[in-house]
Amino acid sequence: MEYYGFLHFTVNTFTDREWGYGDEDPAVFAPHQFEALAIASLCRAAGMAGLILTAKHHDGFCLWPSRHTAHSVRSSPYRGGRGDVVGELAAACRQVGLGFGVYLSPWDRHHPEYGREAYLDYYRNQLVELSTEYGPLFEIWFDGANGGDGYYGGARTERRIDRSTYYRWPEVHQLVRRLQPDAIMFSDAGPDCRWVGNERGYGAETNWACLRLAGMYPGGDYGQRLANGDPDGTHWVPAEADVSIRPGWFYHAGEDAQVKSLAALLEIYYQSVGRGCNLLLNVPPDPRGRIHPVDAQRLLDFRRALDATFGVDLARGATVVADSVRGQARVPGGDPAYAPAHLVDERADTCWATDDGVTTAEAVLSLPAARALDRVRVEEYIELGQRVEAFGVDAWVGGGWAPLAAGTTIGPRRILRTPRVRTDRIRLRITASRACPVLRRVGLFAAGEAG
Ligand code: FUL
Repeated sequence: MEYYGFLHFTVNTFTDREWGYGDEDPAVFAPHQFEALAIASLCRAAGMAGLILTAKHHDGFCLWPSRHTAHSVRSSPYRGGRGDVVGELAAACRQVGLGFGVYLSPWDRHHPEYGREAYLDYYRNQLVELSTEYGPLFEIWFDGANGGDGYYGGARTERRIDRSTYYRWPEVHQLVRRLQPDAIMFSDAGPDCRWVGNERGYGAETNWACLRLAGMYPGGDYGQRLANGDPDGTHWVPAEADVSIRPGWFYHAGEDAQVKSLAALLEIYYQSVGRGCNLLLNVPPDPRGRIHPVDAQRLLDFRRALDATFGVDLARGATVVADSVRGQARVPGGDPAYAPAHLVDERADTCWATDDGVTTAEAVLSLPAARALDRVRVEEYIELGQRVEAFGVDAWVGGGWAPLAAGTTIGPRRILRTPRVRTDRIRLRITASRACPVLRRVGLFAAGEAG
């Protein structure tokens, strides 16, 4: 889905905190101007593909009227206790064509039974409510954070759990699979997509989609593996890069002057989406229940800058010749189903591929006319796995090939920022691949004013 939004919203929005202790009075939750459709429409206009809402953060307050606790919107002034932020946002997302997903914090600083068996039933019951009453969820977010101390029904104590065993994750995963078979489950350890290992929104230069998943759990210590993935991984668990548009995840008026600049957002884009990750960008509603105008404008500026750069593909109309095409021993010039021309045909269901065992190859794109360009986007045909380990891009300048850029993994997409060059020929060299390369597309672009 490439790019979607995170909404951190709960009692913290009103108490000016990042982590609620769990003793917050539901009366503080009073977003008088919350309008789910306004937020969903903005995020749609900003080009996001979905929204993930903190249905329950660490403080335990529920944004939907759960039948399993009174600590929810039901006990708040919001719509006189008859509101349902989860339901309203789910409906709004459906209306504007966005996917909808939920964050349900495993750590719950409000619940008296947290740390004990009874809480596991409570957590799963909540997951059942969210999985059965709000339509299809595209993603469910399992946070690895467990800070220990909390209110816990008035105990005001510290509760340590064993992150690897307490939640019995395999059972939770089965439950979600049964109720929401298409939902992507996120955590440090998947099972479907993984945390990228930092909260700056930066993926790694080398980014494998696979992980050796055995023994991994949310909140474990995995170092660089979350960013890089495991080239010999056993499971497909691609990286999701999460970051907030502000210093905090929740809204704080004191951070109104620290909304990330357009340049910072573009840097995040190139280091996340551009490195084959999905970008999950947080925009926290303010106490009115609105996206602050500065954040809203920034989101739209970000979209406009991306469109200015990637709206026109200079590779369009290019002729493409490769030194290797699948099936060339049988068919002169290779099997047309795998012709290099597919690299620029803008179809998602076609590719250029070489014969099995051929793991290096090059393709030359000849443009209809010389163009100035400084962005190269390469995509693997990811449905057939991630293969490429190293590649290079050259430009034809002054009668010879000059190296323009190089990279390691490609994955669903890799975007390289290059020095601006004027050329009518670009060469893509696959220099190492774990199996024969299968590439969907090469795009060439010139950065707009903002970059
Ligand atoms: C972390 C949480 O502790 C933060 O509050 C936030 O929700 C972030 C996305 O994940 O683990």
